[in-house]
Amino acid sequence: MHPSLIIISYLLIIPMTKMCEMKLLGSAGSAFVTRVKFVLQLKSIEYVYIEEDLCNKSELLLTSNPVFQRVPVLFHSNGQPMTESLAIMEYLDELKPDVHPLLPSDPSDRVQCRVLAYTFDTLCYPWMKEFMLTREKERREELKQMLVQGSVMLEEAFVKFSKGKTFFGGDDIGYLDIVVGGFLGWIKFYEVVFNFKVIEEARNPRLAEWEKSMWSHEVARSVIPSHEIHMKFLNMLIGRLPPLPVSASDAA
Ligand SMILES: N[C@@H](CCC(=O)N[C@@H](CS)C(=O)NCC(=O)O)C(=O)O
Repeated sequence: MHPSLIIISYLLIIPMTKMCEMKLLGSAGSAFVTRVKFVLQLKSIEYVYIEEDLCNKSELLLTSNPVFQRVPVLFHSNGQPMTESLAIMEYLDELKPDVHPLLPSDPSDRVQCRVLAYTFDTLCYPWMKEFMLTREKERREELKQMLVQGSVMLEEAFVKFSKGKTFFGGDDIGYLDIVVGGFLGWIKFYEVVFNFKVIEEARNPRLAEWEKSMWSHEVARSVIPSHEIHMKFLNMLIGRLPPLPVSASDAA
């Protein structure tokens, strides 16, 4: 090929491959965003990451997720936005079914995985969030007990899904490992900041082993945010709380 043709095709190909990249709109401390990063990395999908400011939401977020206005939003290479971490995980699994498949092949096993993910997101996540943000000591103690019960439920689920192997997904990381694993950084953060172990060896022996295996997985280690990022995220959430009502004695 003539050298000038090589240069022209190079100039055309590079911007085209850039155009075809997916974009992920996220917030570094979000466990839901961590899930998506996890899948993108496991499946070796290139993407451009855009950090969102949840205190001053961008036009991109407001137009791409107008109803819930939350991250993650994954933009298909044609620009189409996709929201909800679980739906995005499934989309990526369908897009690249041969690279690190996440969901089991049996349809009824897949349903059970989805139900556990839904249960985790609708029960455990709100407890975890409220645990961090409540200003009432008693409520925090109540939430601790609820999270302990949640960890027992997860331990049982782990025994059922892992079938004696290392991960929820069996020999390798699967869908549920990422659903729960997205929160591993927060679980560690609770231990350091609130002196509370969501997963405890005596109470959750198999889950505690799983936690160690997850932390020794290189993709997990590279996508789970640092302690500092979690602290920054928590401070952002606290900063958005309504001010405490001024009591009569304060005003006097
Ligand atoms: N169910 C959603 C939950 C996403 C979510 O709650 N994202 C939070 C960050 S962790 C968010 O963007 N919240 C918006 C806000 O706080 O204003 C998912 O799975 O993607």
